[in-house]
Amino acid sequence: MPGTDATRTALRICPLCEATCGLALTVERDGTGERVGTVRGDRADVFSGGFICPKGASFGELDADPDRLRTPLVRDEHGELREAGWDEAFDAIAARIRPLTEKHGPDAVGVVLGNPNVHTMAGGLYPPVLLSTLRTRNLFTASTLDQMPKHVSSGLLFGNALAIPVPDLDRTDHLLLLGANPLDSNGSLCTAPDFPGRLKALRRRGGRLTVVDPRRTRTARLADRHVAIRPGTDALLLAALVHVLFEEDLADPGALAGQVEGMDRMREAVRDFTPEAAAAACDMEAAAIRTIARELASAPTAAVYGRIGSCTVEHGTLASWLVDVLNVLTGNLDRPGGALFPLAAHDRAPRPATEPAPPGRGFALGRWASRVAGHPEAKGELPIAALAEEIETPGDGRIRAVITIAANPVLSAPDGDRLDRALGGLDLMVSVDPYLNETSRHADVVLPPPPPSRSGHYDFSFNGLAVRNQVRYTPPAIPLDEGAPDECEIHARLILAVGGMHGADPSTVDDMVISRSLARAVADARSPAHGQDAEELAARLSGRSGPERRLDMMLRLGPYELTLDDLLAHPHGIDLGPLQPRLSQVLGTRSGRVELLPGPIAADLPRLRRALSARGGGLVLVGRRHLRSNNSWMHNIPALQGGSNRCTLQVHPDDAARLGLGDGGLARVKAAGGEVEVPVEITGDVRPGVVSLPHGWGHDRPGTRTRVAAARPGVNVNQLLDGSLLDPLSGTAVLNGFAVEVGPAG
Ligand SMILES: Nc1nc2c(c(=O)[nH]1)N[C@H]1C(S)=C(S)[C@@H](COP(=O)(O)OP(=O)(O)OC[C@H]3O[C@@H](n4cnc5c(=O)[nH]c(N)nc54)[C@H](O)[C@@H]3O)O[C@H]1N2
Ligand SMILES: Nc1nc2c(c(=O)[nH]1)N[C@H]1C(S)=C(S)[C@@H](COP(=O)(O)OP(=O)(O)OC[C@H]3O[C@@H](n4cnc5c(=O)[nH]c(N)nc54)[C@H](O)[C@@H]3O)O[C@H]1N2
Ligand code: SF4
Ligand SMILES: [Mo]
Repeated sequence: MPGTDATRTALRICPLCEATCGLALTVERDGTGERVGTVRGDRADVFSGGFICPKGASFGELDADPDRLRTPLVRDEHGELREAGWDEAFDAIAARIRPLTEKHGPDAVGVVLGNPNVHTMAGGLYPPVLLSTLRTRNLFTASTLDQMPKHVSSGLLFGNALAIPVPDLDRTDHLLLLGANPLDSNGSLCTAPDFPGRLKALRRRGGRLTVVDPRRTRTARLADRHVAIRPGTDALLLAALVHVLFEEDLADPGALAGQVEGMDRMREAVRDFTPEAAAAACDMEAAAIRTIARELASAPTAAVYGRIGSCTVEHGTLASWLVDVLNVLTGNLDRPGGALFPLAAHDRAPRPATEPAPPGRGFALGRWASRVAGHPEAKGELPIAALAEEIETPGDGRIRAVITIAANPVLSAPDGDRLDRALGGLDLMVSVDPYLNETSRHADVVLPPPPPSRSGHYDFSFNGLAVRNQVRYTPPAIPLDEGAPDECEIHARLILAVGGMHGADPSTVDDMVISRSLARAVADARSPAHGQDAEELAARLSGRSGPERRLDMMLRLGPYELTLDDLLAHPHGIDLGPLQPRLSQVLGTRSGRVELLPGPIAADLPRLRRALSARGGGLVLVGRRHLRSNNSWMHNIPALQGGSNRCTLQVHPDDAARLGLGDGGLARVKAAGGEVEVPVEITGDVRPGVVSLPHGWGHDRPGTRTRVAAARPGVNVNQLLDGSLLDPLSGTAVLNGFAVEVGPAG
């Protein structure tokens, strides 16, 4: 390469989706410093074995995006954002936030956590500390646009909202996949580098794949059977499958029998959900429902797996629950080839899997409610769809300041226009974000993390959702620029600034966490540290930074008793083997068993029963993802733009003819929250009665600094929603399967 003096190779776990592929980066150096050159899959990676997708391949371009902010921005007395130093930025936060909380109480600060927090070490380590420092109940995250239904169903079934079983992709004989398109998304709540290859391998070894999706996706094309279900009706299909299992005497939890409660009540609960009753609502043949149930029950091993299209819908929690009810009733929960609970290296060492679970504390829902609409909390969170009203509505407990970390709710949550206005009226807003985008443009202080090549990476979220137990750590590939903090330090300084310790050394935060965790560990009879001296243990931790020392501590206290040095000595990762049965280790229900029909679920079933007969004839909208896109924030990377990655309304030819829409023409789409005008793409890949519009677009607001994205803005699908349509148990917004009116624009 011209101008390049030297190159070296560095490894980096890809943070751009849940597959966590190992990347091998060429790092180039010239007179001006170091940068990422070519990017390949790391063939020696114990988990990804060299797999890479177009997003991973664009890591260098994304890392060097000239629109990334390089210094903090602080709003001046004229209301303009201008570049500032780090000390000045944190001074501004410290000076303004304490008076607000002192006067109005802790709930005056709302915290919004977005998706990339599960893709950074900072996002895994610091937000819990920030929240316990602020003591606010106003927490909103991307989970209520995503997987909260699964947390709630796991909380109720297993007494543990974080116990999410993953399909044993590499060993199963049969996979029933609903509302997921891993060939484009690369998988979610199921971390599997080369998900496509793993599905092909399933087919090659004679396994069966059924895909339920109103669109004929790339994943559906790979399947033995594609069911183009009517959107929003998966819970009915699943309930009918459970019905058939009972009716035909196929329901058998197998080895789990002694650990499951409520079989008889479950049989009663699904009595009305006959295949014949569900078929019309789902727009399927009753016979097909029976066949799917029989196949599931008779497969040597099988797994049911539901994702976005089964979560962000009207009956999201019920569908998520029924997915695991089916896994239980077919004897597939917690057995190889079925759906199992991963065990991550940083998890707390559990009791032996052979011991029965003692009675736990259970899972409580609705311990408090949102102030304005009274939405129940779930897992400590309020629905992000209710954020705007919590800012706008006067009264005690109103949100006056917002801290967003890696979140762009103006595009990702319902009714962005309203939220946009609400954020504009805050007393204070702080954003930790590399971009000045639709949301962060309202911040008074923007704190930009460095590019990903400059941060170390460990997957706190995804190692616990992976189809194989394994562990990897990649230290920063390129050192930080002089004086620039990494994102962990930014979070730590933010915690100090809001917590009345402004100016203290950022490592204070890590030391505090370490000493608390070790004090607990030495007192815990099950911990490998039991009975030891906490201070001595702290002194023995290795790591060049606070976060590395915290990781080292977690690994040492973990089930495999590893250390950070072990991980550094194995740069391509350590394979910890296939998933093992361990249900008793994750159970936290009061009964110490799987509670098949929990009270809040039973109370929501009448609503599902009513859906058996509700049959709207109109059009409904679903979303879609593109392989070269990611939510709202990768439209600024030229290599990922263009081609089929466009914001178009996909319409079935029959509907297009009926509505008078032409391919490439403009359609107007209207729904409860507003309307948008968008180019039409006529395709047989969506079923009749369904239109599809992707999310994350709508980059046409002033005051942003994402020039590539702004040149091809697209429209914001979430503007069609008014924020009132939620899955009631989880507070998750209904983003799929809502009614729209479509016609030619103009
Ligand atoms: N390339 C790319 N990868 C991504 C992302 C991205 O934006 N782009 N986002 C990441 C994130 S944050 C997540 S959460 C994951 C999501 O990963 P997936 O869950 O695999 O997400 P989608 O690709 O949106 O697939 C959802 C599918 O559900 C279908 N669907 C819609 N409504 C219904 C319904 O009512 N019933 C059924 N059965 N299906 C329905 C849609 O047609 C769509 O094909 O992807 C992650 N990976
Ligand atoms: N209609 C519809 N809406 C949806 C969905 C859908 O399928 N349909 N999907 C939903 C889902 S699954 C999700 S997860 C949400 C996502 O919702 P959000 O999390 O709000 O959206 P993202 O686009 O992922 O925005 C991430 C933000 O993080 C910033 N960021 C990127 N990297 C980093 C980093 O390393 N550190 C920090 N601090 N910031 C970073 C980006 O600049 C961006 O501002 O969207 C949801 N919205
Ligand atoms: S599949 Fe996901 S983790 Fe793998 S390279 Fe692509 S974006 Fe990165
Ligand atoms: Mo997501």
